Amino acid sequence: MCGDYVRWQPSVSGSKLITTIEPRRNELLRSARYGSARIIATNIDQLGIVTACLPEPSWELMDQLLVAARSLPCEAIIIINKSDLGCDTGDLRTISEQYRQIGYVVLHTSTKTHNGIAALKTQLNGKTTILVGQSGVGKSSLIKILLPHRDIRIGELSKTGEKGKHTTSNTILYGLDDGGKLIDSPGVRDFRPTNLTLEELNQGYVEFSAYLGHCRFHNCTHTTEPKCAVNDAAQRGEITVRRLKNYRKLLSQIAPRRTK
Ligand SMILES: Nc1nc2c(ncn2[C@@H]2O[C@H](COP(=O)(O)OP(=O)(O)OP(=O)(O)O)[C@@H](O)[C@H]2O)c(=O)[nH]1
Ligand SMILES: [Mg+2]
Ligand SMILES: [Zn+2]
Repeated sequence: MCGDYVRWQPSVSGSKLITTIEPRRNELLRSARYGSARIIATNIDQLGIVTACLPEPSWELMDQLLVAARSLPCEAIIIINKSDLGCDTGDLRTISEQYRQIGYVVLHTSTKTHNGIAALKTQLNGKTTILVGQSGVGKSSLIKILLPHRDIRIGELSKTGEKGKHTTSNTILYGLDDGGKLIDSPGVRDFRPTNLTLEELNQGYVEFSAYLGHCRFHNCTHTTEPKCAVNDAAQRGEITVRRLKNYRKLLSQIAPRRTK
């Protein structure tokens, strides 16, 4: 799998024979519509979640990926690309500030003007980072900027320029000059974390942490229960209603395993 460390020996035919796969620190899984979950990559330090104003951003997907990072566990940074198109203004600016306020590193980048690329490099230093996000947001373009001599396929702009077209079809790991590693992955529309407990889902919403344990019911799902500390916090504006709505949607989608 992409990200695995292996031991190998030369084979008689001149190729390399993998003898051992080293134990994995973590596995990024994607739930499949049919059958069991698929491994996307392993041994990940950081999810670089890329979004832009074109295609239209999905904040549900953003929250799904943040939950996935927390449960892996690994770090997560948010990359708002295409700032040359104004993707760092308006609604995107407002919402990205909300993520910054709850503690995430948020970068505004452009592969056209190179805005934010130096800051991105710093964030990638010495880590294994996988770029994830919708198709067409510029994941491969960002990698191409960092590794200009590698042959990396970039999507053509479609007629309207709006719909992502799924240019990258394989997950590929690239070595960075400083020893860090950067993984390109195919665009996703939806990323339902698999096999999550209610506790893990709650922990995926970092700004809930101050309120957890203060709801009337110890197993509160923060949906319709009375005296819910999370809901009260949202009413007071301490948690965004947008994130709480996404949480509830995710809760209904994944039907987490309840512990105890
Ligand atoms: N204006 C502008 N366009 C960009 C930027 N970055 C990428 N693009 C364009 O966006 C389109 C999609 O870029 P890709 O890098 O192929 O996107 P991707 O996220 O790898 O897409 P998939 O491989 O399908 O998941 C291309 O036409 C790029 O030229 C940017 O910073 N600004
Ligand atoms: Mg790509
Ligand atoms: Zn609650």
